[in-house]
Amino acid sequence: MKKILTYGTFDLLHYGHINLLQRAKALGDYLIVGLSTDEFNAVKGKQCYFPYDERRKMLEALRCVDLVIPENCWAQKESDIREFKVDVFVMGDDWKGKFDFLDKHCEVVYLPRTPEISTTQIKKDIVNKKN
Ligand code: C2G
Repeated sequence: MKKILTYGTFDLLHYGHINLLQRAKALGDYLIVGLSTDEFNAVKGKQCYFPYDERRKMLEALRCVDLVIPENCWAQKESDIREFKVDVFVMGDDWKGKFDFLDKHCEVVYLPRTPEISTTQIKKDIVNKKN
């Protein structure tokens, strides 16, 4: 069984996230998502609309996601890769190069981001529509 691992905040889940998750799953048979906890998002400087449990529920409802684990810090990736015997680590290419150091443990793949959509953009559009 080829296991894939990716990480993210996945707030206000949108089709850019779904595109990434579906393409990641297509690289193997089992997709694990490390979901940023609310505490780790504070470290990342991200203010989430949905708390961790709601974001987790939405990801777990997706057919392409097999397991959701908490992402508590930047440094857990190597131990996660070892613990879950991950074959491929996947991230959107806004992270290109940032995780190459993981290639001693598994394949590292950066997938093109879906252009024009982001959680930040959604929030901005909602504010603008109100005004
Ligand atoms: N993504 C994408 N296209 C978009 C928006 C996001 O492909 N239009 C991808 C990102 O590249 C990332 C994943 O969807 O691979 C999740 O995006 P975020 O929730 O913004 O995650 P991020 O804040 O980048 O956290 O340790 C890694 C971090 O937890 C990644």
